[in-house]
Amino acid sequence: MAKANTAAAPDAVRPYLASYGRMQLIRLFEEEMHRLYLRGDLHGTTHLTIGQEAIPTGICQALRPDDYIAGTYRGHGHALAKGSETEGMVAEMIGRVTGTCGGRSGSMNVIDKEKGVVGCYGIVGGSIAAATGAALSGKQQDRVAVAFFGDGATNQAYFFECMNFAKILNLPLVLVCENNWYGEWTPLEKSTAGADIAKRAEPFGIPNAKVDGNDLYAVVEAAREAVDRARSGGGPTLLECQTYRHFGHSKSDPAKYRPEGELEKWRERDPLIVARQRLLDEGVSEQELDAVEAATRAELEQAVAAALAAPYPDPAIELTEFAPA
Ligand SMILES: Cc1ncc(C[n+]2csc(CCOP(=O)(O)OP(=O)(O)O)c2C)c(N)n1
Ligand SMILES: [Mg+2]
Repeated sequence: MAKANTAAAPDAVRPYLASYGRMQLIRLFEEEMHRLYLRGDLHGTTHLTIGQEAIPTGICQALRPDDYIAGTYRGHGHALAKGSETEGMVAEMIGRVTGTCGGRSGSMNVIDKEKGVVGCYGIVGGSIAAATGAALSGKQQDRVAVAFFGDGATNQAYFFECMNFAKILNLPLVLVCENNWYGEWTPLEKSTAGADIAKRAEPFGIPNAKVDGNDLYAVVEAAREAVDRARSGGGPTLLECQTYRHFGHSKSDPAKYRPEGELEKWRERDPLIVARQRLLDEGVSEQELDAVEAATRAELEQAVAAALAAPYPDPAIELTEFAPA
């Protein structure tokens, strides 16, 4: 992670300044993934989370290192927010042997057990079931589990089954919906009856809140309440974090379906701009913020160079390891 010196900032602000660095890292990482994709170094597709960085970062700020998370196909953002090493994540995205999963998972299926990332899922809603399982185990170990998922996933059966299961068993689970108002090219109101995601928790008696998902401070505040509830035996919470993805769903989507002016409106509330302004208001200097950015940029450059120099995994080794005896 970024090794920027945050010592000059007042104590209370330091965790937020570190999170600002983490948000920068996710943004720069994804811009780099876009370049690597265009150059042909990153194969297949990838799903950028640019515009949504405050959500995983703010939630993970409220977690302990040994807590669990499960993410989506935008999971490189979730994993980096939880503390996965930058070089390993770059190498994983470009399929190199030094990757977090040995270069075998690519962009959508990262697992990083050491950092509590139980999995990232290409199956819409898969993270909800995985995190619910992690919460069942976490209940015995004083660990909280978080599921990150999109608005579209709230129409999957997993969502309702897991809310029921988690409430009945009083599991330490935080359900974090990244509501970016679209599932691929379909707007929320055309796919989701009622179009109110937070309220879907109410029949289950699960506390819920709508959160400004572009405001790091608002996400941290909501996350702390939900995580404290989970850890102290109060059971699950659903957070509907409202946000916007700046790019299309994946590399094959030019996002032509969005009404004119919508992206520009959301860009004015870019989570990095909002967080930077808030940190300035809290007394952090421009120089400190710039230093965090510079350290993050340097860390990423070094990680990309190292990942590009690493070899691809040897398919013969995979066969030996996974073939039945
Ligand atoms: C079970 C399942 N159904 C359909 C798909 C195809 N699909 C991939 S992403 C996606 C949209 C999901 O939208 P949302 O949950 O809002 O997440 P976002 O991509 O906006 O983060 C769909 C339908 C899938 N991967 N898995
Ligand atoms: Mg969505």
